[in-house]
Amino acid sequence: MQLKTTLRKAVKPLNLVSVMNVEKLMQQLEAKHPGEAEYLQAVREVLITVEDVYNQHPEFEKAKIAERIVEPDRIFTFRVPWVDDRGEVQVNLGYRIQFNNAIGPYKGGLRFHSSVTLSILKFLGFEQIFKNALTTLPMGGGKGGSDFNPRGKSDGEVMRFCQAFMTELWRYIGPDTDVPAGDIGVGAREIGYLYGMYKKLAHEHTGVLTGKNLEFGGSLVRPEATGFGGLYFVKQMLETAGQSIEGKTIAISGFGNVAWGAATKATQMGAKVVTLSGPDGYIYDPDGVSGEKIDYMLELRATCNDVVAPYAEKFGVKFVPGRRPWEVKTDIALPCATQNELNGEDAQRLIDNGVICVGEISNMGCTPEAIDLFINNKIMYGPGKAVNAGGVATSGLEMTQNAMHLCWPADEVDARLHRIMADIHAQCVKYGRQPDGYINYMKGANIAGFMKVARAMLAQGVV
Ligand code: 2IT
Repeated sequence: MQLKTTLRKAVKPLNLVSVMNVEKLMQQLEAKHPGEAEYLQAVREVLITVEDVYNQHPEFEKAKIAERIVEPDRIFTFRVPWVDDRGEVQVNLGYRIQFNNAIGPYKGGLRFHSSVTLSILKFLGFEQIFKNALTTLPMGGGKGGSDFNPRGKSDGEVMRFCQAFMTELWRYIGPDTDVPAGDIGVGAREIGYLYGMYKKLAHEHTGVLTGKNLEFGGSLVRPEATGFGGLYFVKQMLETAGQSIEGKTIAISGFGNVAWGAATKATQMGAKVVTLSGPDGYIYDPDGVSGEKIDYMLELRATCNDVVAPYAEKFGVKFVPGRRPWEVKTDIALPCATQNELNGEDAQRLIDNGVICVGEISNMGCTPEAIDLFINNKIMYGPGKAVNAGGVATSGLEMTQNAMHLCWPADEVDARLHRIMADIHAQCVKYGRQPDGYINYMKGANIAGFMKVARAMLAQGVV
């Protein structure tokens, strides 16, 4: 009898020390979700960076927090039939992924682009959980979209598509349930059409979408917020390292809403943006993208063609077809276009050219090889979930204003955005500072975001 008790006691601690094994978990996930490369990439990065801290909390492993957090709460997929201008029926796929609502209603954008797949939306939804946790606001993680591409479509076609999309989506969303917004291919025009249809179906005028126009509940500074927030973060990274952003040259990729906000704020801060890019190549403007050239970005975006080359013609600068801007010698690189747009080769070239800071304003803009190179070479590297969180943070501020039925002035929204970005930076420093003083922002962001959500999940039981 006594021996048995002793044995039981001896066995118990062994059970307690069971730990998360990232490789085993990844193998299980790969078997369950074969071919979902982007999703698996995003999960692996987070799990590897939080592994040590996670394993200091046996209560997390006991509650299987890691196994639960990597699977969305639910995924909706639906058919979106619509009629084009020639009277032909078109069929697209629609998705909404409600990933995790431990700390607030599902929140995250909709992406309309021909490249959209379930894997891409799952990676975006997974990243969104931790990004939203970092903003300090009560928002869970979600993402959605369609393989519909608004480029080249008429306003009427975009409207009919958005209406058909919302005819399905409206059942699953709500101001306290799930609040979508924009992402690539979804700007104020699309949000307006989506909102109009939601309002008609639900008989409610609520803050169910963010990124709305000012006249019907939108927030000042939301269009600029992702780019502005990104530059507030980058400025802090530089200042923490004893450097200034003034006078620095910056390579930006993309020429959409995020690139526009980033170029505007970088110029205001006294830096010089020397590149922009599109699927067709990049432009190199050694005098800097400023003034009317920044306004021209909006014009370029409004045209139906997804090309940046007309900038080079208009302002008489160099256009490099079929290449990415990371081969230009600059102090700072800011990916502002899409996932995996800066690879290991690009990273090596940037490092050889003396880059000091890389801030991902696109989601997962750098490949794992590129990130390893930056971190191993002690280059300041800010991950998307921290650097670009100003967009969703300002969406959170739009939700607050909608709930209060009022509208804050621009300086109030901007001041709050400033505070939030400073707070995110502080969290990254707290959890990411290494013994030699180097700040591993990726580690800091992942640990801070993950721990908050993990604690909330633990407190709420197995649900
Ligand atoms: O990736 C992102 O954080 C966004 N596309 C913004 C999401 C939002 O809800 O404003």
